[in-house]
Amino acid sequence: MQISTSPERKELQIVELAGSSVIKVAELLKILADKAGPALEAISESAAVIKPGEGKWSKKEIIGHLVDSAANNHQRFVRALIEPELHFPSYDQELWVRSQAYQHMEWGQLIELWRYYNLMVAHVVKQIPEVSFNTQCWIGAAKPVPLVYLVRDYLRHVTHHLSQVLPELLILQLPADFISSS
Ligand code: NI
Repeated sequence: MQISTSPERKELQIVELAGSSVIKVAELLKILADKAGPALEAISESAAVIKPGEGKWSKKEIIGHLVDSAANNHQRFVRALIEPELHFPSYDQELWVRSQAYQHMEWGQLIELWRYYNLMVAHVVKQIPEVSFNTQCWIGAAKPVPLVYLVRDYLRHVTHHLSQVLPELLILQLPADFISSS
């Protein structure tokens, strides 16, 4: 997303880009959940726990991390829908993955959880009215961003990690300017 220097134009641009993209994000999330689910199920339990290197996450841990992301973003999106602005904590990804011991969770359950959580998030994203697209969201200590940025960044994040677990299914080519680089 190109951010113009003019504040008025910036706001206009975000709304224009968001007008179709929020629904698009919801549709893409649903497609991803439906396509990736069976592909993940084809990976064996023993393959899912292999860590590719020191300090690297296994496939189970990556999907667990995506469950954490879905859980946090579900909260963010719903709260941003009903509050004038969002103030929400960030979360420590490594600590969340380690403390929940995703390595010891049953792979099939983890896949189902991930899949249905994303169908839920897709449903919630569809409910975001245009008037909420620019709701300012403070996540942890980061600079505030409009809600549409969080929505797009959520899809970008899911896509990034799914392509690690399922490199052969490639998934989605998001345009380089899909989200702002700021
Ligand atoms: Ni991540």
